[in-house]
Amino acid sequence: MSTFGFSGLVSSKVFRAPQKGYKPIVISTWKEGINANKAAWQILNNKGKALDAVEAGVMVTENTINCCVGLGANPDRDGIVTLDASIMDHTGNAGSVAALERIKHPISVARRVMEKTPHVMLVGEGAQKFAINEGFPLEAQKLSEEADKQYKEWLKTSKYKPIINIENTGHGPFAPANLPDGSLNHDTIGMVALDAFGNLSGSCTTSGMGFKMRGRVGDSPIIGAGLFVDNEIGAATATGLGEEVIKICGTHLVVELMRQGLSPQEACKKAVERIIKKDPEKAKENQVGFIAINKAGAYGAFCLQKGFNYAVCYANDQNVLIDSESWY
Ligand code: SD4
Repeated sequence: MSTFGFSGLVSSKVFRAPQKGYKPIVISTWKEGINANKAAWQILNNKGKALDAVEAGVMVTENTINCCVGLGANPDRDGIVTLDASIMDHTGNAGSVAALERIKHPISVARRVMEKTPHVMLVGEGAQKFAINEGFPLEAQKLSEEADKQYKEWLKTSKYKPIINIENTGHGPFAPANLPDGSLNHDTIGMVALDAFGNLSGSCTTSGMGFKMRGRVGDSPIIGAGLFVDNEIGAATATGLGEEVIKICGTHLVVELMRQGLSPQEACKKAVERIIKKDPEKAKENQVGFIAINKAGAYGAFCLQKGFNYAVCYANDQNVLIDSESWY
């Protein structure tokens, strides 16, 4: 019986994550994680640090045009792209930015916040000012072609409802669909890695919910919600409806559950169950997914709705997309 007392919600179908661990290993959310993992793996495979790997990895996604990450992503309802990101290292240090505008690599600004300020989080104008002072170029205030098209479309109805697995539909219902060349589109990217020295780090970067209220901040830049790393135990990151993740301190919960002996898979599942327990009706309508690795390099994931996948890489020829187990 779990000390959290919600074991009644555990389904009889127990899924055990592969308990074999891999070192180094990197895992990340959604299909775009495959390309991000490749960049992270280059570093990990050359005895680089997990922290460098998780930064370089998600920068790949920040560089692409997609619905939910970087400056090419969906704007808020006022038509402005605002970015959230966080990073955490093996010493327990953390940095994050929220509502950052016109800066291409929020993950790197988050890292600078961690390394160069006495703070954990900078937001909005202050975060942008800090980034500029650090030498990050101020990009044009301009929507990508895809985002512009979708924003205009969205303005016709101004509907504001989270859509399950929008990440899989390219720019999705509120946002640009597949890229003009037909290639895939993406999502928030969260990444956690274990390096050859046995150290863990994690990163998370997003434009948040498409057509969000101006000023809305999701889980991704909040340490313990969208990202958490404890070098003694493991690391976890989240995707999906950030409000639900924040309300259960999702990734902190996942790591604490691993501390109690649960596998990454079981811990992710328990965290999803916590969301369901709080509001079963609402849980049916939303998507949340967690991915996690532990100190031994075992990995796992769990989500509310079918359709979430994650990329796992632990060798040159081993970078695969796995469909997450889901509650529904
Ligand atoms: C948010 N969790 O801002 C993010 C959105 C997301 O894939 O993960 N999308 O709520």
